[in-house]
Amino acid sequence: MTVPETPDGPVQPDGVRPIGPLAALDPSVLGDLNQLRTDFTRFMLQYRFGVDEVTTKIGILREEFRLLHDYNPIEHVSSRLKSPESIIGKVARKGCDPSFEAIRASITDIAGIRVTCSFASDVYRLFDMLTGQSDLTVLEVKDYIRSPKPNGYRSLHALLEVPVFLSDGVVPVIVEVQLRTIAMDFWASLEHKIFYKYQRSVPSDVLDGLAEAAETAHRLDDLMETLHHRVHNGDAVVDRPDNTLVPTDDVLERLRAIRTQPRTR
Ligand code: 0O2
Repeated sequence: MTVPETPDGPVQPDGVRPIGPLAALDPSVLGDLNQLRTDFTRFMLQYRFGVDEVTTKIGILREEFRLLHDYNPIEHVSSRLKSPESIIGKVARKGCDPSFEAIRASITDIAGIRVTCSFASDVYRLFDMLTGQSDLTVLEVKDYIRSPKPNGYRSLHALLEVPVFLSDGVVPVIVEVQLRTIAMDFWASLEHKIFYKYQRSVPSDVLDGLAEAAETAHRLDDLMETLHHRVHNGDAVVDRPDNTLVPTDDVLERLRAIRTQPRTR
């Protein structure tokens, strides 16, 4: 790719002009840049911790369900942080103020978590359990399951604010959580690849095919959930118990015996 030249030097595609080799800079500018690097790293770390907090919450719900309710509503959890480079690209595109406070307020997808559930009812169940937690604030919800996008995209999106406790205080961090079923996820990842392959101008017959595939995926979700309820009557697949947590029958028998023994001093 050719980088356009201007009288002041090359400009990146997003309009940001690089400052050149750091070693050639005036020491005071270099000092400023070092401070900026520290501040930017601190900013990114807060998002990493925000993702860790919410991922832990999701992991706890998953384990609790698996061990106590013999049911696992979550198939897969993944997370990603936007890179510093793409954050700056978005700042330049949106024309937002480049202070960290302004970036924090206007770019809400720096931290993202995607949760793939077995069925649509699990998506809502998990969403309710998560957003019901008192330390999470729900800033925004976009329900593309009840109201799919025109292209057929389905998912439940929530912007959650989680407090991150650092050595010098608490920082509220925004984390975008996307919840969807396996079928919705399959469709979205294929659509994403197609979208980028055609550089956003997808031919209309491919768009029609995608819309039809989205409906098929939706029908599959409904059918699988109906079958699931019929076969398991609401409670589902039991994973192998984890013997470090779930006591065996022998342990329970021994505990019962100890409890019924007369106590001697
Ligand atoms: P990536 O690479 O997954 O991060 P905004 O993020 O505010 O600029 P918008 O549209 O207001 O954009 O937010 P919205 O609707 O909550 O969607 C944000 C994210 O949802 C996208 O992030 C995608 O991950 C996903 N998404 C939304 N619509 C579609 C769609 O039609 N197809 C697919 N495959 N994914 C979608 P990014 O940053 O676009 O992508």
